Amino acid sequence: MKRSLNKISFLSVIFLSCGLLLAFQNTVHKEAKPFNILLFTADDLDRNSLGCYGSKVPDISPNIDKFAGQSLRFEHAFVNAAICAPSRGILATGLYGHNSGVTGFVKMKPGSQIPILVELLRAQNYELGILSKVGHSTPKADFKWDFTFDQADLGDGRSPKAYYEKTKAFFAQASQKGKPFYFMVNSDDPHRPYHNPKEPLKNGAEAPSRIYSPDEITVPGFVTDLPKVRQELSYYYNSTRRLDDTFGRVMQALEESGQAENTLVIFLSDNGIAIPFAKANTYYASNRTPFLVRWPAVTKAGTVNKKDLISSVDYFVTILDILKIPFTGKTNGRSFLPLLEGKTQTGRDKIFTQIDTKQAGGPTPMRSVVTSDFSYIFNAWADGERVYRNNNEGLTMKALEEAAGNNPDAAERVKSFRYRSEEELYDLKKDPDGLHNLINDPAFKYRVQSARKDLETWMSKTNDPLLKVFQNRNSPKVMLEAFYKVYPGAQKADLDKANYSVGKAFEE
Ligand SMILES: [Ca+2]
Repeated sequence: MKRSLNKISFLSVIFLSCGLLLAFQNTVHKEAKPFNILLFTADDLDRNSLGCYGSKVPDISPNIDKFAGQSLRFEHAFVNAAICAPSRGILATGLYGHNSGVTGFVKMKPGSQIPILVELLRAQNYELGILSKVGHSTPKADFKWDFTFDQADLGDGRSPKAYYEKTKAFFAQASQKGKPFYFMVNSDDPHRPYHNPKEPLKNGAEAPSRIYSPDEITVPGFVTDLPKVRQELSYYYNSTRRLDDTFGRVMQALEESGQAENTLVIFLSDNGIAIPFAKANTYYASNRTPFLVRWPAVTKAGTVNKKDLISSVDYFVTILDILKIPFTGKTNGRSFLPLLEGKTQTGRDKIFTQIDTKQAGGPTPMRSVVTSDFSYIFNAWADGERVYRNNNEGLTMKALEEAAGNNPDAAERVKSFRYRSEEELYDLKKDPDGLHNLINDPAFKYRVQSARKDLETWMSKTNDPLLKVFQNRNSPKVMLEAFYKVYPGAQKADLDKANYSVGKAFEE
């Protein structure tokens, strides 16, 4: 009896020890093993186009929706600048454009001491890979990634198969070197040109796995629902479906690599859809982005954060925080790691957005503060004469202008888009499409005052060069002088009006 008890005790000790040892090893394993980051960006995707964000377009995003079911989904996520290069500049630096220098399609100053995220990750032995949008995503001109394939190598950034193959190749390269990876996968979908099924595929692009007819799609409420708008948007949805095809193939490659459990995946769009009132502006649809995070064993599958406002300026410092990489440099962002861990944060009730320069037309700088209820916009350029135009207006704007003669809704949209008001206020709960500017409504007087104060505080805190323009918005002469000081080119444009005419706005 005593002997068998001893035997049991002896075996218990062995089992217990093994268990403790395994537990210890697991802890050490989990702590010590570095893990990977995969950032997947869509290009010019309207946040509401995805099934997981409420789109009614049938079967538009099966792969992204499946991923959302495995992820934490943010309801109130934003990019701070709704144009490719400045938006991606913010992801790379954790700084607003006026602090990093990436205010438009420009690089940081040569020799800039401001670090970009991938430089900090390289110092931590990360293997760094990127697919497409390389220039826009790399604000330091001389930075070289370890693995690079640009748009031309990826079927015009529109070949899911090419993305799959290159993704597999990058995982193999990182694995061969025994290094963790940071992989930025940028789809060129659904950026213009959209997939028109009647036109031949170009430059190695593949056809989307499903084609949409104009009667299957939905038209965003901020443009008039006209037949030609519907036609163009059906092409946009074809491209959106191909984005989903590409995302599915990249996720397939991740699964096949065996690294999925050890890889944090984030999905977002660099800016809103390239039609009027979205991309290259500061409207709700300009800056709102899908934001999905799958961090195995940390984020809870299929959960939704409906409370907190996060924005892309937070991305840089959040990634460093997740990877426990110390950072003492300057950032305009704030880590939302606690939110990923299911904890709470206070003070996530507003975000700020901006446009400094865009590709076409004269300068049309804008600033905006957005809460979960309201958005306030300051159009520093809108003097009643200057005209907003850009190179991404497409057939949608053309259709609106054609219809304006006998369609009051289209006429209002065109006028509003071209000229704006110096200030705009929208009730996002009642009017998410921004159709009713409440700036002069006495019922919202205090709301406007509070938003102005928030914006001024933010501009002051971030050394925004437009601060003086904003502060002198009621003194036209001083405001104009301050505006010319920030945008010397505007003075010339104002004289000959050439850059503030509609001109070639319709051309792609
Ligand atoms: Ca873009």
